[in-house]
This record gives sequence, C-alpha cells and structure tokens, in this order.
Amino acid sequence: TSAPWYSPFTNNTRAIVFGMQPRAVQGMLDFDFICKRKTPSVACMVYPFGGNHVQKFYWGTNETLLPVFSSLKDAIQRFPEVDTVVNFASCRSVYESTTEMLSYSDQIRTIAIIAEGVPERRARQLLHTAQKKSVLIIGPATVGGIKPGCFKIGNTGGMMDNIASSKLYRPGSVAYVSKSGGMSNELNNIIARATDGVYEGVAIGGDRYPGSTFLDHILRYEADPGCKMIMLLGEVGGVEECRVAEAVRNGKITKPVVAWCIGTCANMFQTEVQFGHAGALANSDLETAVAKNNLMRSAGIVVPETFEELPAVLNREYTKLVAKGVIVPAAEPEPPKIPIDYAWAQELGLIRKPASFVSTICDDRGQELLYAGMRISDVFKEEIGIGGVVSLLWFKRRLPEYACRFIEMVLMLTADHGPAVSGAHNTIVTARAGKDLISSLCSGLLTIGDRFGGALDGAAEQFGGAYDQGLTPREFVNSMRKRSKLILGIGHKIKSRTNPDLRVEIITEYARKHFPATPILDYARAVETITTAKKDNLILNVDGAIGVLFVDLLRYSGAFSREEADEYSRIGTLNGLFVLGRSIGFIGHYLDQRRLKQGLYRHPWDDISYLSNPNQSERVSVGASKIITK
Ligand code: Q5B
Repeated sequence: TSAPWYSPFTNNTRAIVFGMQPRAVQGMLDFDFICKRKTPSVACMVYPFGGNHVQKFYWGTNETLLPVFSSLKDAIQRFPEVDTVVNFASCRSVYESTTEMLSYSDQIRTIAIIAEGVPERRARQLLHTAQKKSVLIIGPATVGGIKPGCFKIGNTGGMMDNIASSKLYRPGSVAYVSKSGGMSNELNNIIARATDGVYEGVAIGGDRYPGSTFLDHILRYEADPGCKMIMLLGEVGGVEECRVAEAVRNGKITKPVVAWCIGTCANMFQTEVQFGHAGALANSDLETAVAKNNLMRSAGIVVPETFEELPAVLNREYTKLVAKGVIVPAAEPEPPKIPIDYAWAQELGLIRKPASFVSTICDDRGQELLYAGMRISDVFKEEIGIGGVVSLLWFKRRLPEYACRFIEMVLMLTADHGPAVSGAHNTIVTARAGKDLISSLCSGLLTIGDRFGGALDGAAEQFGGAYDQGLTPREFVNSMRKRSKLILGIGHKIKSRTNPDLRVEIITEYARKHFPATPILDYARAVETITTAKKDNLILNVDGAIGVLFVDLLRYSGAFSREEADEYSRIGTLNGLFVLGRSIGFIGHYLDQRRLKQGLYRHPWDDISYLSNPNQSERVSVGASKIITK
C-alpha cells in the first residue's frame, strides 16, 4: 500500500542510496535503529564501479550486510518496495543518474539530490520531467530532510548525539521547511526545546531552481493530519516566501505558520549581498528579507521581530494549540541508547579496554615516528647512527657514544665470514634452489645457535657467572670439563693462537681503550690462556669476545642497573647482535648467487660416506657423540 501523497516518508519507507556513501548509509541505519524501525530504511546502494558486492554496516550493535549493485535497474528490480532514492551523484553525473531514476517513476516517487553546483539548466530540465511524472524532488544542493521516527535522508541531522538531543527519534507536531541543511539542524534544536518537537523537516536546498519549493512542502504539511503547526525558515532572494504568504492569505493554508526570513542584515550593506546559497541574492526590493518578513506578517503568518525571538514565539503558538486541544503532547518515551562507534567512543574518553599488545619502544601514531621517545627527525639531526638506533630500540635509552660505536663495530665485524660457514652455506644452497631472498635469509639464520654465531648469550652467562662465583679461570675450566660441557665463546674451526682472529683483536683493543672497565674480558682472556694451552684453536672466539664485552658494557657503563644488565643477557639480547650483523652477509650471498645465476646445488657423492650398504662386512652403530666402528 503506497503512502498518501502528502506523506512521502513513513516508517516503512525504503530507499536506494546512489553513490558509495558508507557514512551516510550508517547514519541512516543508526537513525532507523533508534527510531525502532523494523526494517532498515536503506535497502541497498548503487555504485556503478566495482561490480555487485556487499558492504558491512551496523544495525544497532550487530553487524549486517547491505547489497551494492552496479546498475540502478538491478537494484530496483531486486527491491520492488523501494520508492525513494537518495542521490549522491556529483554535479557532473547527477543529471544522467536522476534522469534514469525518473524513468522508473512507476516505482520511484521521491528523489533527494544532494549534489551542489548542478547547472541551473539541468536542474530545470529535471524539475520539468519530475513534475510531468509527479515525482517529488528534494534538492539539489541539500542535505535532504528528516521525519522523526520514520526516515532520514543521508546526513541530515548531523551526528547521532545531535539527533538524540533534538529528540528526532520520535515525532512531534511541528513540520518545517528551510533552505539550508545547517539551519535545519538549528531548527531541529529550537523546535525540540520550544514545542513537542519536529514532525517533519525538509531543506529544499539553496539553488535558484529547487526541485520542490517551500509551498510544495507546506501544502503537504497542511494536508497531513500528523502536522499541527508549520515553521518556515526562508532567506533573502527569490519570492518563494511570498507564494506561501499568498496561500495563507487566500485560505489554502489554515494551520498556524511561524516564519522568519534570514538576511535582514543585508540592509546594513551599501551594495547587494550574495549570501552563501546560489539563490540567496535579492534581485529586487521584494526579495529582501525585511520585505518578505513584512509581507508574511501582513498575510497572517506569525513572524517574530528578530530571529532571537523565534523560540519564544514558537512556544507561544505551540502553547495555544495545546490549550485548544489541537496538540495533545504524547508521553515522552525513554531516550534511546545510541550505539557509538568504538573509535569515536575511545576518542571521547568514554570507554577503556585492556590492550592485547603492550609496546614501549616505538610510537607511530603521531605526526612523527618516535624511537623510544626520540623523534625520527632528531635521530638524523643528532646523527645517532645505527648504533644509536639499536640502543633506542633494544635498550630504550641513548647509550654513550662509545657504546653506540661499539655496537656498530660489532655489526660490521660480524657482517660476514665467508661462504663456508653454516649460515652462508645454507643461504647459498637455498638461493640456488630458486627460493626468494627472505626464505634464503631465514634458512641461513636458522643455523645460528650455540655452535655457530649464537654463543654470545651463553658466553656472557658462563663467564659472567663464573666471575661472580669467584671461580679462578682454572677452577672454571675444570668445572666445565667435569660437567662435560663446552665453554661457549671458546674454540674456532679455523682460527687459533697461531692464526689469530683479527676481529677479536680489533674489538677487544677498542674496548680496553674506551670502556670504563673490562673485568669479564680479562677473565675470559685468562680462561683462553688455559684452553689454548690444551689445544691451539681453543681461543676466545668472536662470539665469546662480543659476549663478554657486552657484559662489561652492561655492568660498568653506568647506563644500566645490575638487574637490567643480568636481564639483557638472560633474555637473549646478545645473539641478536650476531643475527643482525650476519643478515647483511647472508643477503649479500643470496644476491651474489642470483647475480651469478647459479643453478640448483647438489652435493657430490664423493663427498659423502655412504655407510648404510647392507653388503658391507662392517657393522656400524651410532653412539651419543662418537661413531664406534666394530
Ligand atoms: N673443545 C667452535 O670446534 C667449535 C671446546 C672444547 C672446551 C670448548 C667448538 C665449540 C663452543 C661454541 C662456540 C662459536 C664448534 C664459534 C662462530 C662464528 C664464526 C664461525 C666461523 C663466524 C669448534 C676438539 C676438542 C675436544 C673438545 C674441545 C672444543 N671446543 N673444550 N670448550 N668450547 N665451541 N661457538 O674445532 O679432548 O679432543 O674431545 O663448540 O663458541 O661460530 O668463522 O667458522 O664468524 O662465522 O670442531 O667465527 O669449539 O673442535 O668439537 O672437535 O673439539 O676441543 O671437547 O676435546 P672444533 P671439536 P677432546 S665462532
């Protein structure tokens, strides 16, 4: 059953939103929800680009899906109950889209055109077609309109808290028409405070040729039994207010009308003033606000002396209607609970939620990225280098310059040690198997551990612990041997006392020169003297040297408490230095292999001892750590 001509919007009105306007759609659905509508007022959206799909929205606090069609025809066929279109097409395409909408006038009875800047010639053509087909057009250049408890066009009424404070979730008795969307908000507020509230409100838009006029809507309000009182907010320019005055004068409008024409200040200027709207310019004396206010007053419309008096005048007229029994104020329903978006509630400081993550080293939310509180621009201005960045992000503080330099030296020293070491080998084999950079790098990194490159933390713990226990270097070596444990940081596959590892020399020399104290290094060197006496290659290796020097740095630089120093060794910080440094080399090896276009690697048979041949007379068993041949 279609609604009567004077009531285009009911609580069953269903609309198509033309254009990708998720915020407006959500606003309409939120309005529906607080009005306790049974079905959402938006049936679907039409967006010519991107194909048919669905979009997610909230219905109250739950989520729901709305279809998006790429053609208006499909949308209209799919939703035969839709009789309204909210057209968000731009001023460039609005003529074509509205013309198409008008071709479905057997179904589409109301079109709101939001676009500003529609050429006047096009607006008049649309108006002509719409009149022929008896289709109601609201706009162009309008936010639309609102019928409390029933339907809201697009963004009309502003935010939900605004809508709630103007009680637009339930009908009142006063219907208004204005030009401006912004002033409609003001009227919603004034009417809610001075009377029992808004029955319906339409902003016809500020162009010279609106699709529907003040009078069109006021005649609807006159016929609509739900409306008891009419409010007109006109403005300088045009003669629409005069037509309303004429209709009141000749008895076409009998309901009380309160009106005000904005722009009375125009008389204070020497020249004509163009107000914000395209049509807001007086082309003759008759079109001035003062003249139109006088004319309306003389026709029997209630016109206050100033805009400021409007609320009092509205209240006076409303009270009269209540006294006469024309308006029987309804019991005030409980204000609805308005679901607000999580992000907005958080911004307003209304909610709190335990965070799933805690992060204390970096903040990317503001205008400028912060590393441990230091602006990225300052990182460069103060030239803190990669050592400084590591000190901020790993230790959350700026370490002294010698310490940052030490970190950089470590990264440089560990960057590579040839293609033969476990990690580089793995990286190369992986690259030659055709894998990508990240896979090849990871394959190399996964070899880092106690034996290769990952002995830094263990060395720090073992040497630091033995020193703290007061063990002499010999007692320490003996105790490790007794427990059949290797000393981490001692021993190298190719380096030895006679073939010293220069990297160790460079770094220890630097530390002795710049560190406040190096007792753990000294202790490790003393241990080395004992182990190398046993075997030439049992030197303090690069992992061991970095590990013990970092203990010295953590303990004696003054930048850390003792608890912090112990914790950094315990949580595996130091191996990170090798991982970071050696990643440089592994990436280099990956690129090298790709550059050289090296094919799939297959290990040569002659380099593998195949001992599993069943015809072999020898029997082989593998023990815990040794191969025993019987
Ligand atoms: N023996 C490094 O072993 C290596 C002993 C020890 C007491 C020890 C071995 C070891 C501890 C882990 C460590 C980091 C596997 C090394 C690095 C980065 C690198 C690598 C590169 C780069 C070498 C022979 C005899 C045996 C053992 C005894 C050995 N180590 N005793 N404490 N630590 N070290 N890893 O030469 O009586 O004959 O049974 O695990 O610090 O990874 O360049 O290559 O930059 O990439 O194979 O520098 O020392 O010696 O295992 O045959 O042992 O010495 O008990 O005694 P080898 P093995 P015995 S730096």
